Amino acid sequence: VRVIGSGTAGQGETSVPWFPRKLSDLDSFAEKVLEMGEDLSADHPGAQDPVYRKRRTEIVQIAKTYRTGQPIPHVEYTQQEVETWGAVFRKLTAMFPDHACREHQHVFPLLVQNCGYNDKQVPQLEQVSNFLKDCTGFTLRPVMGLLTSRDFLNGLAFRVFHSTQYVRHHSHPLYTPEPDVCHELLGHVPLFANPDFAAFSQEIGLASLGATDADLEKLATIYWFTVEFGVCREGEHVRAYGAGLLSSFGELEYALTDKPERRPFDPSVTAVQKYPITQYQPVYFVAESFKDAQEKVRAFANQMERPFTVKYDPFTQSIEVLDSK
Ligand code: HBI
Ligand code: FE
Repeated sequence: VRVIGSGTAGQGETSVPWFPRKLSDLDSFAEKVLEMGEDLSADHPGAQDPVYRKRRTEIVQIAKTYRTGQPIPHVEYTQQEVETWGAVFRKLTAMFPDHACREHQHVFPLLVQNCGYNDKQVPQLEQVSNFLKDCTGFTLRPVMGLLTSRDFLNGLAFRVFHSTQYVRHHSHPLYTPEPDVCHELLGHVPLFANPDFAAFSQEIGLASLGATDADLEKLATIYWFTVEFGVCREGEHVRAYGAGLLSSFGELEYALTDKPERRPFDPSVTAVQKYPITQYQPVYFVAESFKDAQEKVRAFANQMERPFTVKYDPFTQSIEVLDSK
């Protein structure tokens, strides 16, 4: 298959956007962050705080210079950062027993035992990444801030999750307009330790490789309503597995009440659902299981127009591209 480099089409040929083929190709994302990376947007709680901004610059330096294969450098968190983390940790862990899905609840005590999850310290990404690697082969990569949807989803094809390492501003411990380490560690990490969820996430990632912009937007929407805001059926209960819910005490409560609408997860419907990004979701999609959701995403991806298929080789940590489908 002819994959056209740097986004330009050859004469009379449909262009396939560039995508990473091997793990170290992800190194090229390091400095490609959207706004709120080094420069916080004006309405951010930390925007007017020069001390906070200086600290962020210090921490994101790690992500900026990180390269595949290196251990993730340790961050010595300040007392103020630890207190912010601690406030979030206590608030959310009190809610998990009644709100988090069983997979999240199964893994959480293992993170306490193996990765130093408690309210007295911020866990280190390196230790958490090593734990995930043993569970499902997922690893963490430090990231400066928001990546494009394409880059971010492409990482998942390699079972790589791009994780921020900084802590939200201390003035609003229970609010952040962007991902921070509390969101990553309490919301995302527990699920990536689950084999079915890991396979589900990688399925979205594989589908995103070389996808058209239109298909990419659909996959990003599916990601939003599953990995970020997904809920699942557990007997007669509905529980949260999306990290945006599991790391937000207000929305976690709200999502499981009868106020929002709930619809069955169906990729072709979910993919085109509009959503607000700054308010609670009016609609959630309910997954029957991660295995079921994975199969549905695979079937959905198979009918997307892509002139090739991809396969991940875990031995070489690279993508094989196969002509036609
Ligand atoms: N980048 N670092 C980072 N973290 C995310 O959670 C993230 C992202 N970029 C895009 C994104 N999430 C989603 O909104 C989807 O578009 C994939
Ligand atoms: Fe997230």
